[in-house]
Amino acid sequence: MGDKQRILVIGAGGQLGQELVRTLVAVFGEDAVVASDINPEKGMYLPNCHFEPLNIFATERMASVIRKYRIKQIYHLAAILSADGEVDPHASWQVNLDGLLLVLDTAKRMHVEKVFWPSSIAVFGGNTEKKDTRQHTVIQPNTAYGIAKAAGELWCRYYHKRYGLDVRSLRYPGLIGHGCLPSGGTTDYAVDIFHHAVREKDYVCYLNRDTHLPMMYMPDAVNAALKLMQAPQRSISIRTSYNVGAMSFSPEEVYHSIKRFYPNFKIGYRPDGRQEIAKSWPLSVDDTIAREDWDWNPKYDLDFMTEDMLDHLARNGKRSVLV
Ligand code: NAD
Ligand code: AKB
Repeated sequence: MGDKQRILVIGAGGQLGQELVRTLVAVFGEDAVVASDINPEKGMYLPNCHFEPLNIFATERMASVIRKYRIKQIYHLAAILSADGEVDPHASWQVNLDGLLLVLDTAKRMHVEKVFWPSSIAVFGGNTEKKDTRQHTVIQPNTAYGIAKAAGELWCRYYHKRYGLDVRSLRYPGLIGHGCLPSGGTTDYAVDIFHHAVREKDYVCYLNRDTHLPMMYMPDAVNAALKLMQAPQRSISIRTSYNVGAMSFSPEEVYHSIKRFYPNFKIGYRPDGRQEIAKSWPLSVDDTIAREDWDWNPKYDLDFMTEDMLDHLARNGKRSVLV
């Protein structure tokens, strides 16, 4: 295997993982990246790198993958998102929290140098202020997913303080990308709507028209993870999870942004249980500390993202699948 040090991405077959792996391969080279997922079929979406089927609960197999490839960094992305977590809250806790602890323990035991684990705006809720939600504020999540993320943040800080494991984390907002359809989340509409527009199909949104949420375009999300992981240790002042913002919009606003390119596109609204989840989350977050600590600086606003999404989806039309 040589003495090359490699990066393991766990849960790489999902919305964030597929894009992150593409960028890691572009930056560090094909041989430097080992993608893994519980679902072996996800390997077909992760070409040009190593692929290993891996369930986070199989810790001996995780350790053997780490040993085999001399893994020095882990990006742990395996999760059950917010809406699916409300269907089975115990499964959400097991995957999102117990799974995190298994990854942290294995990383510690195998002397992995750095771990990246995404948290979410879902940690906020209850009495948290809605606008420009601060880094240090009330954490009263309403969902099983948010409870696991909030506890997970504290465990990350604990592993850093107690064992010196260099765990780094971001509280991502809703992520929007053209590479892969999301599922199981509350912010998924903001991807689905683009797929409907390019297929010239009307869209029925499960959130109310004026539900503003923090959102981020995938290139910014991937860039944030890489920037955080490459920052020197001394710049990392937050060992729970950093607020990172980019834009905030409602379904009606993204609809109007899309309509500039598809004037006949139509939207209707039929809110379901995900509206309650969205209502508990902030409208926007204050990410001053991320900007100061490691120079966080997102590039995409709503209109710039819309143009790029529509361009990619129209060009890759054959790959976009309506659900
Ligand atoms: P996703 O659901 O698209 O992907 C998760 C992947 O994990 C899937 O490919 C799934 O097969 C895999 N997985 C599930 N259980 C597993 C297990 N036991 N072992 C190994 N793999 C398993 O999720 P995503 O949108 O890519 O999110 C990645 C991370 O980013 C998660 O931690 C999520 O909470 C966080 N996040 C995502 C968003 C977003 O908008 N997508 C926002 C905030 C935070
Ligand atoms: C979800 O909607 O569950 C995710 C998230 C914001 O964590 N997109």
